[in-house]
Amino acid sequence: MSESKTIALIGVPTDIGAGARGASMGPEALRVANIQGMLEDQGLTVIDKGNLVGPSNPWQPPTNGYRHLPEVKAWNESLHEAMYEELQKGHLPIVLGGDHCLGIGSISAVARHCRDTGKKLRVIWLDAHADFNTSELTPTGNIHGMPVAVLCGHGPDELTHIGGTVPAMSPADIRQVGIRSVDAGEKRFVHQEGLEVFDMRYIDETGMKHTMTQALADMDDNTHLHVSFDVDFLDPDIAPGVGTTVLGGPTYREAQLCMEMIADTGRLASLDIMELNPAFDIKNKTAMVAVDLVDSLFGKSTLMRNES
Ligand code: 4U7
Ligand code: MN
Ligand code: MN
Ligand code: MN
Repeated sequence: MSESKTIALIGVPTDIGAGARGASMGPEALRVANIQGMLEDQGLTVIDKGNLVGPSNPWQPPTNGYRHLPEVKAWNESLHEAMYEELQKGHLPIVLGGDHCLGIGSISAVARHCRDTGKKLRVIWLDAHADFNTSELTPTGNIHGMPVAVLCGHGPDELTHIGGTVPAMSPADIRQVGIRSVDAGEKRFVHQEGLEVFDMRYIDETGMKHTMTQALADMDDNTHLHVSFDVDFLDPDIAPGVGTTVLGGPTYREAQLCMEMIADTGRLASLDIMELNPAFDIKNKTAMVAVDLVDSLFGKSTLMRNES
């Protein structure tokens, strides 16, 4: 990294937006996999803020197209405040999720910080899914399938208004990479709103290097780069510890290159690690793979490429 910032770990132990229980154990699994020690070994200063507190999971069916909307709102408001506070202090926050509904609180805080500071926002969304459902389109009502739509202003007022400005961001601010499972109505909506999606077919046909070159184009010194890493981005062979596995994801090497190319930009300023579900994992393997990839995201490379 070009500048060494203090890193703040924010644990958000909830599975309130997911279709399976267990992502609430994600923060502790990432700590057990030594996320803090890994970052410290890179010479970074790390503060573990501990875990946020919020409502328990009532495990109810959807109401008006949403499961657990009041609880999702509470967790995201709390994350928004915690994230915004760390950004204001000049820290680089890492969200230890938790399910991906938390992208709402996290990225709305980043967008608010960008408005305060006049920075240009760029979100790289690493995921098997587009997470662009609405209450009309969703087959499940699970809000972890909706955060990108909510951030772009499509969703219930309770969620779209978190952070004050609606929409929090525009489709032009985000690049999605690794996508391979999109619902029928969601697919039409992705096209309609003009999201830039580098799906698995694109990666297969052009390679990860070309893909990331495209996804990271047109950033400048004034860009705040946020990475939202849904661990189900990875192929289930290397990352079984998620609630929604989808075959045909990036290999370990492809994911490494993806992370290394993001690191090379020197612009990474905030990060989500979402959807890790220890209930589906094998000996914490997925948590260890995630921490290893985040090591690369923060600039670990085999040779001293960054210093040359
Ligand atoms: B994740 C799904 F129907 N699209 O909306 C939905 F397939 O944060 C899955 O990317 C969403 O893991 C997955 O429920 C959300 C489903
Ligand atoms: Mn997701
Ligand atoms: Mn996903
Ligand atoms: Mn998932």
